[in-house]
Amino acid sequence: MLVLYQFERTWGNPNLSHFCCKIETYLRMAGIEYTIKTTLPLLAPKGKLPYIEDGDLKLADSRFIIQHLKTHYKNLDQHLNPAESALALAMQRLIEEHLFWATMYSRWQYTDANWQINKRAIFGVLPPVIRDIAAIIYRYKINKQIYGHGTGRHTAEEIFELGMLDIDALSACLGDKKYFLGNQPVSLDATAFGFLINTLGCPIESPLKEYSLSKDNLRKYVNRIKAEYYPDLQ
Ligand SMILES: N[C@@H](CCC(=O)N[C@@H](CS)C(=O)NCC(=O)O)C(=O)O
Repeated sequence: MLVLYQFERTWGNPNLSHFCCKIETYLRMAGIEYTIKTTLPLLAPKGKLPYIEDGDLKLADSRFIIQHLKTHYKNLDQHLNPAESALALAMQRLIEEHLFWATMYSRWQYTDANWQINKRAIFGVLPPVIRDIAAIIYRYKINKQIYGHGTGRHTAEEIFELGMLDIDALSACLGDKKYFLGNQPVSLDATAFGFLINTLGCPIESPLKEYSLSKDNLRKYVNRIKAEYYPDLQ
């Protein structure tokens, strides 16, 4: 059976990792059987989670994993026309390559309270001394990534202002539809859910979380998908 390697569940959510939650949600939306093994990124083939094992295949990166699931199991996007597919791809890129960094900033840099919550959730599985050393090394590494992306060069106000524009776009695109592209879930919904629950539905406080919670449709969308696909986490 397919094995999904990801962080341990925490915060009552599928996963604290946006990308891990994206994959598990796709698996559930597509009705694909899987088991979970919890791990940390340093043990992953590309140093990042999630990755999967499927028979002899070990595959990292959520985009390649989704491609594999579409080809070998079920393609949730099969019915989309080229314009819908293009829109879905653009929204996924907005979520994964832009909004993501504002949430990373919230967790790793914005306030010490957030950092403590994030640190406990990620490194709490390790023995005490190793936990603190790993947290210091990873914090340094992730903060370099946030700076390298460009997000880390802005003020907090600027970072959240940019993130809020993403939230506006997502809210407008969803409108009053059940899913982003109609009445049935597509891969964009797995992505959107994974990232939105990690923005508005986790204990990391920020103006971005508050703003996202103020969008009725996004809040209800996250609650609806969690209730429908994760009844075990209610
Ligand atoms: N492009 C990758 C991104 C995965 C990713 O950034 N994973 C994070 C957790 S949310 C990670 O493992 N980071 C560890 C690191 O960067 O060292 C994907 O789509 O899977």
